[in-house]
Amino acid sequence: MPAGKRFSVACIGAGNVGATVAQYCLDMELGDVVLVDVVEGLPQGKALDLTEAGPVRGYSCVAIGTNDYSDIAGCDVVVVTAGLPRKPGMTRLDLVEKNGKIISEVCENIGRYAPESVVIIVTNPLDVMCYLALKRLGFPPRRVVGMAGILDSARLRSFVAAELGVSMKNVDTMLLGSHGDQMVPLPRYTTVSGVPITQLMPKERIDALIKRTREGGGEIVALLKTGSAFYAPGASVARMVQCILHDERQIVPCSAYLTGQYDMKDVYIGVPVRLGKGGVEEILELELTDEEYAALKASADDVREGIEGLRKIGLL
Ligand code: TXD
Repeated sequence: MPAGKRFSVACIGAGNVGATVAQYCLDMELGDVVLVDVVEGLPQGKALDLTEAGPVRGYSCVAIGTNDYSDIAGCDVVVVTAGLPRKPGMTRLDLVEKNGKIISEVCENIGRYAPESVVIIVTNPLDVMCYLALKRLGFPPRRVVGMAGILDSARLRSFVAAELGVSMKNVDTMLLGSHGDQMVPLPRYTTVSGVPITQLMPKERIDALIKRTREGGGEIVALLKTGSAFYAPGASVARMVQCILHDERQIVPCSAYLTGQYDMKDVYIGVPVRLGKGGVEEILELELTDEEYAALKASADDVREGIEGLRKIGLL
Protein backbone atom coordinates (compact mmCIF):
# COMPACT_ATOMS: atom_id res chain seq x y z
CA MET A 1 0.00 0.00 0.00
CA PRO A 2 1.31 3.50 -0.76
CA ALA A 3 2.67 5.20 2.38
CA GLY A 4 0.13 7.33 4.23
CA LYS A 5 -2.74 6.22 1.99
CA ARG A 6 -6.04 5.49 3.67
CA PHE A 7 -8.64 3.33 1.96
CA SER A 8 -12.36 3.58 2.74
CA VAL A 9 -13.77 0.29 1.53
CA ALA A 10 -12.34 -3.22 1.55
CA CYS A 11 -13.82 -6.08 -0.46
CA ILE A 12 -12.76 -9.49 0.80
CA GLY A 13 -13.15 -11.78 -2.18
CA ALA A 14 -12.32 -10.30 -5.58
CA GLY A 15 -14.62 -12.59 -7.54
CA ASN A 16 -17.68 -11.52 -9.49
CA VAL A 17 -19.57 -9.77 -6.69
CA GLY A 18 -16.49 -8.32 -4.94
CA ALA A 19 -15.10 -6.77 -8.13
CA THR A 20 -18.52 -5.38 -9.07
CA VAL A 21 -18.90 -3.81 -5.62
CA ALA A 22 -15.50 -2.18 -6.18
CA GLN A 23 -16.54 -0.99 -9.63
CA TYR A 24 -19.73 0.69 -8.39
CA CYS A 25 -18.04 2.17 -5.31
CA LEU A 26 -15.35 3.76 -7.49
CA ASP A 27 -17.87 4.97 -10.05
CA MET A 28 -19.98 6.53 -7.28
CA GLU A 29 -16.78 8.09 -5.88
CA LEU A 30 -17.44 6.60 -2.46
CA GLY A 31 -13.72 6.29 -1.72
CA ASP A 32 -10.62 4.27 -2.48
CA VAL A 33 -11.07 0.51 -2.47
CA VAL A 34 -8.88 -2.44 -1.39
CA LEU A 35 -9.61 -5.79 -3.04
CA VAL A 36 -8.38 -8.84 -1.11
CA ASP A 37 -8.36 -12.43 -2.35
CA VAL A 38 -6.46 -15.64 -1.71
CA VAL A 39 -5.73 -16.06 -5.42
CA GLU A 40 -2.47 -14.35 -6.32
CA GLY A 41 -2.70 -11.75 -9.06
CA LEU A 42 -6.52 -11.75 -9.27
CA PRO A 43 -7.21 -8.80 -6.94
CA GLN A 44 -4.13 -6.97 -8.23
CA GLY A 45 -5.20 -7.35 -11.87
CA LYS A 46 -8.82 -6.34 -11.26
CA ALA A 47 -7.81 -3.36 -9.10
CA LEU A 48 -5.40 -2.08 -11.73
CA ASP A 49 -8.01 -2.48 -14.46
CA LEU A 50 -10.61 -0.63 -12.34
CA THR A 51 -8.20 2.21 -11.56
CA GLU A 52 -7.37 2.57 -15.24
CA ALA A 53 -11.09 3.07 -15.97
CA GLY A 54 -11.01 6.21 -13.78
CA PRO A 55 -9.88 8.76 -16.37
CA VAL A 56 -12.57 7.57 -18.78
CA ARG A 57 -15.39 7.33 -16.24
CA GLY A 58 -14.27 10.53 -14.54
CA TYR A 59 -13.50 9.27 -11.06
CA SER A 60 -10.33 9.90 -9.15
CA CYS A 61 -10.75 7.15 -6.55
CA VAL A 62 -8.33 4.27 -6.94
CA ALA A 63 -8.28 0.55 -6.15
CA ILE A 64 -5.44 -1.67 -5.01
CA GLY A 65 -5.42 -5.45 -5.00
CA THR A 66 -3.64 -7.51 -2.40
CA ASN A 67 -3.29 -10.94 -0.79
CA ASP A 68 -2.28 -9.33 2.48
CA TYR A 69 -5.00 -8.51 5.00
CA SER A 70 -2.92 -5.86 6.73
CA ASP A 71 -3.79 -3.59 3.77
CA ILE A 72 -7.38 -3.26 5.02
CA ALA A 73 -6.21 -1.32 8.07
CA GLY A 74 -8.29 1.81 8.61
CA CYS A 75 -11.13 0.87 6.22
CA ASP A 76 -14.51 2.17 7.39
CA VAL A 77 -16.48 -0.54 5.62
CA VAL A 78 -15.45 -4.13 4.91
CA VAL A 79 -17.54 -6.14 2.44
CA VAL A 80 -17.25 -9.93 2.63
CA THR A 81 -17.97 -11.83 -0.59
CA ALA A 82 -15.37 -14.57 -0.09
CA GLY A 83 -16.85 -18.01 -0.49
CA LEU A 84 -18.25 -20.58 -2.83
CA PRO A 85 -21.64 -20.70 -4.49
CA ARG A 86 -23.73 -23.80 -3.85
CA LYS A 87 -22.82 -26.34 -6.51
CA PRO A 88 -25.03 -29.15 -7.81
CA GLY A 89 -24.95 -32.09 -5.39
CA MET A 90 -23.95 -29.92 -2.43
CA THR A 91 -26.34 -29.98 0.53
CA ARG A 92 -27.11 -26.83 2.48
CA LEU A 93 -25.01 -28.15 5.32
CA ASP A 94 -22.05 -28.71 2.96
CA LEU A 95 -22.27 -25.04 1.97
CA VAL A 96 -22.57 -23.93 5.60
CA GLU A 97 -19.40 -25.89 6.39
CA LYS A 98 -17.35 -24.75 3.38
CA ASN A 99 -18.27 -21.05 3.58
CA GLY A 100 -18.34 -21.14 7.39
CA LYS A 101 -14.65 -22.03 7.41
CA ILE A 102 -13.85 -19.22 4.97
CA ILE A 103 -15.92 -16.66 6.94
CA SER A 104 -14.20 -17.69 10.19
CA GLU A 105 -10.77 -17.12 8.69
CA VAL A 106 -11.83 -13.83 7.07
CA CYS A 107 -13.32 -12.54 10.33
CA GLU A 108 -10.15 -13.30 12.26
CA ASN A 109 -8.32 -10.97 9.88
CA ILE A 110 -10.98 -8.26 9.93
CA GLY A 111 -10.92 -8.31 13.73
CA ARG A 112 -7.15 -7.93 13.68
CA TYR A 113 -6.77 -5.23 11.03
CA ALA A 114 -10.07 -3.30 10.84
CA PRO A 115 -11.58 -3.63 14.32
CA GLU A 116 -13.58 -0.40 14.03
CA SER A 117 -15.17 -1.15 10.65
CA VAL A 118 -18.77 -1.81 9.71
CA VAL A 119 -18.88 -5.26 8.08
CA ILE A 120 -21.30 -6.13 5.27
CA ILE A 121 -21.70 -9.87 4.73
CA VAL A 122 -22.69 -11.09 1.26
CA THR A 123 -21.59 -14.74 1.29
CA ASN A 124 -24.34 -17.38 1.29
CA PRO A 125 -26.18 -18.79 3.14
CA LEU A 126 -26.48 -15.14 4.01
CA ASP A 127 -28.28 -14.93 7.33
CA VAL A 128 -26.35 -17.89 8.77
CA MET A 129 -23.00 -16.40 7.70
CA CYS A 130 -23.99 -13.07 9.31
CA TYR A 131 -24.57 -14.87 12.61
CA LEU A 132 -21.24 -16.66 12.39
CA ALA A 133 -19.44 -13.41 11.53
CA LEU A 134 -21.01 -11.63 14.51
CA LYS A 135 -19.90 -14.36 16.89
CA ARG A 136 -16.41 -14.58 15.39
CA LEU A 137 -15.82 -10.83 15.26
CA GLY A 138 -17.30 -10.00 18.66
CA PHE A 139 -18.33 -6.60 17.24
CA PRO A 140 -21.51 -4.87 18.41
CA PRO A 141 -24.39 -6.27 16.28
CA ARG A 142 -25.02 -2.91 14.64
CA ARG A 143 -21.61 -3.22 12.92
CA VAL A 144 -22.33 -6.60 11.27
CA VAL A 145 -25.07 -6.46 8.64
CA GLY A 146 -26.05 -8.64 5.68
CA MET A 147 -26.98 -7.72 2.11
CA ALA A 148 -30.00 -9.46 0.58
CA GLY A 149 -33.14 -7.36 0.99
CA ILE A 150 -32.01 -4.52 -1.24
CA LEU A 151 -31.28 -7.03 -3.99
CA ASP A 152 -34.55 -8.92 -3.57
CA SER A 153 -36.53 -5.70 -3.49
CA ALA A 154 -34.68 -4.37 -6.56
CA ARG A 155 -35.73 -7.50 -8.43
CA LEU A 156 -39.35 -7.09 -7.41
CA ARG A 157 -39.26 -3.37 -8.26
CA SER A 158 -37.92 -4.09 -11.74
CA PHE A 159 -40.61 -6.74 -12.37
CA VAL A 160 -43.44 -4.47 -11.15
CA ALA A 161 -42.19 -1.60 -13.31
CA ALA A 162 -42.06 -3.82 -16.41
CA GLU A 163 -45.52 -5.25 -15.68
CA LEU A 164 -47.14 -1.82 -15.32
CA GLY A 165 -45.01 0.00 -17.90
CA VAL A 166 -43.82 2.62 -15.41
CA SER A 167 -40.39 3.84 -14.42
CA MET A 168 -38.50 1.67 -11.93
CA LYS A 169 -37.85 4.89 -10.03
CA ASN A 170 -41.56 5.11 -9.15
CA VAL A 171 -41.69 1.64 -7.60
CA ASP A 172 -40.88 1.11 -3.95
CA THR A 173 -41.12 -1.99 -1.82
CA MET A 174 -40.25 -3.55 1.49
CA LEU A 175 -39.67 -7.21 2.18
CA LEU A 176 -38.66 -9.27 5.17
CA GLY A 177 -37.27 -12.68 6.00
CA SER A 178 -34.26 -14.70 5.02
CA HIS A 179 -32.60 -14.58 1.64
CA GLY A 180 -33.93 -17.21 -0.74
CA ASP A 181 -37.10 -19.28 -0.79
CA GLN A 182 -38.19 -18.04 2.62
CA MET A 183 -38.26 -14.34 1.84
CA VAL A 184 -41.44 -12.55 2.94
CA PRO A 185 -42.54 -9.98 0.33
CA LEU A 186 -45.12 -7.42 1.43
CA PRO A 187 -47.43 -6.44 -1.45
CA ARG A 188 -49.24 -4.00 0.88
CA TYR A 189 -45.98 -2.09 1.20
CA THR A 190 -45.13 -2.29 -2.50
CA THR A 191 -46.16 0.96 -4.12
CA VAL A 192 -46.07 2.87 -7.39
CA SER A 193 -45.74 6.56 -6.56
CA GLY A 194 -47.38 5.83 -3.22
CA VAL A 195 -50.22 3.63 -4.54
CA PRO A 196 -50.07 -0.01 -3.27
CA ILE A 197 -49.82 -2.56 -6.10
CA THR A 198 -52.78 -4.36 -4.54
CA GLN A 199 -54.86 -1.56 -6.14
CA LEU A 200 -53.05 -1.72 -9.47
CA MET A 201 -52.94 -5.38 -10.50
CA PRO A 202 -54.85 -8.59 -9.88
CA LYS A 203 -53.71 -10.96 -7.14
CA GLU A 204 -52.57 -13.63 -9.65
CA ARG A 205 -50.15 -11.19 -11.28
CA ILE A 206 -48.79 -10.06 -7.90
CA ASP A 207 -48.31 -13.70 -6.90
CA ALA A 208 -46.50 -14.42 -10.18
CA LEU A 209 -44.11 -11.46 -9.73
CA ILE A 210 -43.43 -12.48 -6.13
CA LYS A 211 -42.70 -16.05 -7.23
CA ARG A 212 -40.27 -14.74 -9.85
CA THR A 213 -38.58 -12.57 -7.18
CA ARG A 214 -38.29 -15.50 -4.80
CA GLU A 215 -36.64 -17.53 -7.55
CA GLY A 216 -34.71 -14.53 -8.93
CA GLY A 217 -31.26 -15.86 -8.07
CA GLY A 218 -32.02 -19.25 -9.62
CA GLU A 219 -33.37 -17.67 -12.82
CA ILE A 220 -30.01 -16.00 -13.42
CA VAL A 221 -27.98 -19.09 -12.46
CA ALA A 222 -29.98 -21.12 -14.99
CA LEU A 223 -29.22 -18.59 -17.73
CA LEU A 224 -25.54 -18.09 -16.92
CA LYS A 225 -24.83 -21.83 -16.51
CA THR A 226 -21.72 -21.05 -14.43
CA GLY A 227 -21.69 -18.61 -11.52
CA SER A 228 -24.50 -16.47 -10.16
CA ALA A 229 -25.77 -12.89 -10.35
CA PHE A 230 -23.33 -10.11 -9.62
CA TYR A 231 -24.40 -6.79 -11.16
CA ALA A 232 -27.54 -6.24 -9.08
CA PRO A 233 -25.89 -7.77 -5.97
CA GLY A 234 -22.84 -5.51 -6.47
CA ALA A 235 -25.04 -2.43 -6.94
CA SER A 236 -27.03 -3.33 -3.81
CA VAL A 237 -23.90 -3.60 -1.70
CA ALA A 238 -22.55 -0.30 -3.06
CA ARG A 239 -25.83 1.34 -2.02
CA MET A 240 -25.30 0.06 1.53
CA VAL A 241 -21.71 1.32 1.50
CA GLN A 242 -23.00 4.73 0.42
CA CYS A 243 -25.61 4.81 3.22
CA ILE A 244 -22.88 4.05 5.77
CA LEU A 245 -20.07 6.28 4.48
CA HIS A 246 -22.40 9.23 3.88
CA ASP A 247 -24.41 8.60 7.06
CA GLU A 248 -27.61 8.67 4.99
CA ARG A 249 -29.88 6.91 7.49
CA GLN A 250 -32.00 5.47 4.71
CA ILE A 251 -34.53 2.81 5.59
CA VAL A 252 -33.53 -0.30 3.67
CA PRO A 253 -34.15 -4.02 4.11
CA CYS A 254 -31.02 -5.76 5.44
CA SER A 255 -30.19 -8.86 7.43
CA ALA A 256 -29.82 -7.68 11.03
CA TYR A 257 -29.39 -9.24 14.46
CA LEU A 258 -32.66 -9.30 16.38
CA THR A 259 -32.68 -8.66 20.09
CA GLY A 260 -36.41 -8.95 20.74
CA GLN A 261 -37.80 -7.12 17.70
CA TYR A 262 -40.65 -9.03 16.05
CA ASP A 263 -40.65 -11.10 19.24
CA MET A 264 -37.47 -12.92 18.21
CA LYS A 265 -33.91 -12.82 19.38
CA ASP A 266 -30.42 -14.19 18.74
CA VAL A 267 -31.01 -14.66 15.03
CA TYR A 268 -30.23 -12.76 11.81
CA ILE A 269 -33.13 -12.07 9.48
CA GLY A 270 -34.12 -9.51 6.83
CA VAL A 271 -35.88 -6.50 8.39
CA PRO A 272 -36.15 -2.79 7.61
CA VAL A 273 -33.21 -0.97 9.18
CA ARG A 274 -32.02 2.61 9.39
CA LEU A 275 -28.55 2.40 7.89
CA GLY A 276 -26.02 5.10 8.76
CA LYS A 277 -22.49 5.77 9.89
CA GLY A 278 -22.64 3.33 12.80
CA GLY A 279 -24.17 0.58 10.67
CA VAL A 280 -27.64 -0.59 11.76
CA GLU A 281 -28.84 2.37 13.80
CA GLU A 282 -32.34 1.07 14.31
CA ILE A 283 -34.50 -1.92 13.39
CA LEU A 284 -37.99 -0.87 12.38
CA GLU A 285 -40.92 -3.01 13.45
CA LEU A 286 -43.69 -3.06 10.85
CA GLU A 287 -47.21 -4.09 11.74
CA LEU A 288 -47.69 -7.52 10.22
CA THR A 289 -50.75 -9.62 9.55
CA ASP A 290 -50.84 -13.05 11.23
CA GLU A 291 -49.95 -14.66 7.93
CA GLU A 292 -46.96 -12.37 7.33
CA TYR A 293 -45.75 -12.88 10.89
CA ALA A 294 -46.01 -16.67 10.54
CA ALA A 295 -43.94 -16.49 7.33
CA LEU A 296 -41.30 -14.39 9.08
CA LYS A 297 -41.16 -16.89 11.96
CA ALA A 298 -40.78 -19.78 9.51
CA SER A 299 -37.99 -17.89 7.82
CA ALA A 300 -36.18 -17.36 11.14
CA ASP A 301 -36.61 -21.07 12.00
CA ASP A 302 -34.89 -21.90 8.77
CA VAL A 303 -31.94 -19.65 9.66
CA ARG A 304 -31.80 -21.22 13.13
CA GLU A 305 -31.47 -24.62 11.50
CA GLY A 306 -28.40 -23.35 9.64
CA ILE A 307 -26.99 -21.95 12.89
CA GLU A 308 -27.52 -25.39 14.48
CA GLY A 309 -25.52 -26.78 11.57
CA LEU A 310 -22.64 -24.44 12.47
CA ARG A 311 -22.73 -25.78 16.03
CA LYS A 312 -22.76 -29.39 14.85
CA ILE A 313 -19.60 -28.91 12.81
CA GLY A 314 -17.89 -27.02 15.61
CA LEU A 315 -17.73 -23.59 13.98
CA LEU A 316 -19.64 -21.97 16.85
O1 TXD B 1 -27.76 -11.62 -2.06
C1 TXD B 1 -26.72 -12.11 -1.73
N1 TXD B 1 -26.33 -12.04 -0.46
C2 TXD B 1 -25.85 -12.78 -2.71
C3 TXD B 1 -24.89 -13.73 -2.24
C4 TXD B 1 -25.88 -12.41 -4.08
C5 TXD B 1 -24.95 -12.89 -4.96
C6 TXD B 1 -23.89 -13.80 -4.55
N2 TXD B 1 -24.04 -14.32 -3.23
C7 TXD B 1 -22.94 -15.12 -2.65
O2 TXD B 1 -21.76 -14.32 -2.58
C8 TXD B 1 -22.53 -16.34 -3.44
O3 TXD B 1 -23.41 -17.42 -3.20
C9 TXD B 1 -21.15 -16.59 -2.86
O4 TXD B 1 -21.25 -17.24 -1.59
C10 TXD B 1 -20.61 -15.17 -2.63
C11 TXD B 1 -19.62 -14.69 -3.70
O5 TXD B 1 -20.22 -14.77 -4.97
P1 TXD B 1 -19.35 -14.49 -6.30
O6 TXD B 1 -20.27 -14.64 -7.45
O7 TXD B 1 -18.56 -13.25 -6.14
O8 TXD B 1 -18.35 -15.74 -6.24
P2 TXD B 1 -16.91 -15.87 -6.94
O9 TXD B 1 -16.86 -15.11 -8.22
O10 TXD B 1 -16.59 -17.32 -6.93
O11 TXD B 1 -15.92 -15.12 -5.91
C12 TXD B 1 -15.60 -15.57 -4.64
C13 TXD B 1 -14.17 -15.17 -4.38
C14 TXD B 1 -13.14 -15.91 -5.25
O12 TXD B 1 -12.35 -14.97 -5.98
C15 TXD B 1 -12.30 -16.69 -4.26
O13 TXD B 1 -10.93 -16.80 -4.64
C16 TXD B 1 -12.45 -15.83 -3.00
O14 TXD B 1 -13.84 -15.47 -3.01
N3 TXD B 1 -12.10 -16.50 -1.76
C17 TXD B 1 -11.45 -15.87 -0.75
N4 TXD B 1 -11.02 -14.60 -0.64
C18 TXD B 1 -10.38 -14.25 0.51
N5 TXD B 1 -10.20 -15.11 1.53
C19 TXD B 1 -10.62 -16.40 1.46
N6 TXD B 1 -10.44 -17.25 2.48
C20 TXD B 1 -11.28 -16.82 0.28
N7 TXD B 1 -11.83 -17.99 -0.14
C21 TXD B 1 -12.33 -17.78 -1.37
